[in-house]
Amino acid sequence: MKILITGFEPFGTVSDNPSQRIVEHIGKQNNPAIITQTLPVDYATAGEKLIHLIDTHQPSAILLLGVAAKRETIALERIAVNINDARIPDNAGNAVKGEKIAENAPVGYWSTLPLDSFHTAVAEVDIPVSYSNHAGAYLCNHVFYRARHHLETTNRADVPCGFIHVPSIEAVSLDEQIQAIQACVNILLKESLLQDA
Ligand code: PCA
Repeated sequence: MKILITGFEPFGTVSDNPSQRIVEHIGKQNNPAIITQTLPVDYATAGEKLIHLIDTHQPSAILLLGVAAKRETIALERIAVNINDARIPDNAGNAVKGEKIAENAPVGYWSTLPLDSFHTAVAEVDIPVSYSNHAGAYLCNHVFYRARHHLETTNRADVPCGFIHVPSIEAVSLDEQIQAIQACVNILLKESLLQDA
């Protein structure tokens, strides 16, 4: 049983990405059931890197994280959309505008993470949480779509996979963000254990 958790490096005006801090914190726990990785904010390499991780580790669940600096809650993303449409250039200087992520592929994919359980668990520890229907059209949506598309097209649609946007640390402190994500990870660990049993 393995859970893959990813965050993102800094980009644009985000000089310190809380999603990277969260995965580094979880990585330091040295839990053999958890693989953590920080992804580049780069359309050309982020998706390939993620797919390589999925194929190498064959995780039983995938939790993708990124920051949405203007939000004020832990945002549970419901849907990945088949579009790249960058508002600002990525870290390699590319601003991909209005292009499909995958040709001849669905316009969207639902998250397959247990979002309702996540919502309850985060609310229970009194940290602001909400559902979101749209992860934007930048790198966060990109990796969310790429991961779900890869699982769907390689007979692994049943692997829980999805995306959570965290807010800036001004809105919710890093400690609380870690607590919220840890609560979600605990749910995934429990569910994976049940499947293994
Ligand atoms: N947030 C950006 C990309 C990397 C990150 O942490 C986004 O919302 O797409």
